[in-house]
Amino acid sequence: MKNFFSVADVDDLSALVKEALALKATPNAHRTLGQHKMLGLVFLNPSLRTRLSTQKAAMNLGMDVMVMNMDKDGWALETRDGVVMDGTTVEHIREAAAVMGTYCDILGLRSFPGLKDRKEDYSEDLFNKFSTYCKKPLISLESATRHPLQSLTDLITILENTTVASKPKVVLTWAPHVKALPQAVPNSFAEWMCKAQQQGLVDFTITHPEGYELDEHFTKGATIITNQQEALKNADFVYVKNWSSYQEYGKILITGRDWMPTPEKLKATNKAKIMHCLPVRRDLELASALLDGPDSLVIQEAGNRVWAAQVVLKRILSNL
Ligand code: SN0
Repeated sequence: MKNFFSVADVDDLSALVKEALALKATPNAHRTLGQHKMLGLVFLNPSLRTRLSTQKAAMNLGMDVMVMNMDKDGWALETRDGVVMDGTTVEHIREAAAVMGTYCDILGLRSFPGLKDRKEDYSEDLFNKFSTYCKKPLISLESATRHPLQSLTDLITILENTTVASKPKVVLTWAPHVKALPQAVPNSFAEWMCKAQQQGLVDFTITHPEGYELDEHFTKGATIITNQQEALKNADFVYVKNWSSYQEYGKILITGRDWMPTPEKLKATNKAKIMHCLPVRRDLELASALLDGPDSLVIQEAGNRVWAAQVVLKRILSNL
């Protein structure tokens, strides 16, 4: 593996999950692989799980880690080309990324979308520029349109918890929120689940209110239903996430709690396990009775972030 940006960087999903679960069983088995190698984690936005789990994963492999909170501690970054920098931006991404590339062997980058200009966000311009100028293997810690370490974690958690003999039914459901959130987590989850479905690992359904259709590029092969109760029938895993509209880009189209998963709604499922990438707004996105209940996987899921990051770092290190 050279970079980790999307599911396209992985061929055999089942093999990757097995390798991640082997790391979970023996986290320190490859302590020398990353020795004298530097990982740089660059954040343009907040992070809890991604930051800590990726640091821990790197340490398990014997790597050293540096964290740069660009949003708080860095110079204001210019990403456009051909502009005279006489405004508020201080440093161009060309120099910033290149310099960090000289300090590190592998880099990770988190950059949320602006949610104003769909074309710009979906071009992944910032991520691509950083990748070009740092000249080092780059891992996405959530880009404008994807969150691949989260999606790999989710697949690990689903396969780890599958009890049904046949393929588990996985349902991604939209949930309410008060803020306009990126489509990165649902896009990414959908593209990983569609590939997992192709490889015979899961059955995948998406449910959302009208107007919340994701970019088809990510959802090809999924069953898409706008009736949430219908979609939840016989589900083995319910993945809860809010996102803002892709069609009316970055907009919140509906208010109210109708779409919040509750114990009552979940009765139609096959005693489904509940998943969420966190952070979660209690009793807005998801009923606390479900979050705190016996079928919630959210803490185990967050714990598995380490093994997703570790397997990705291991594969990139092996290829350096
Ligand atoms: C981010 C998102 O992409 O949805 C990160 C998820 C890993 N979530 C948020 O920004 C939540 C913000 C909030 O106010 O609830």
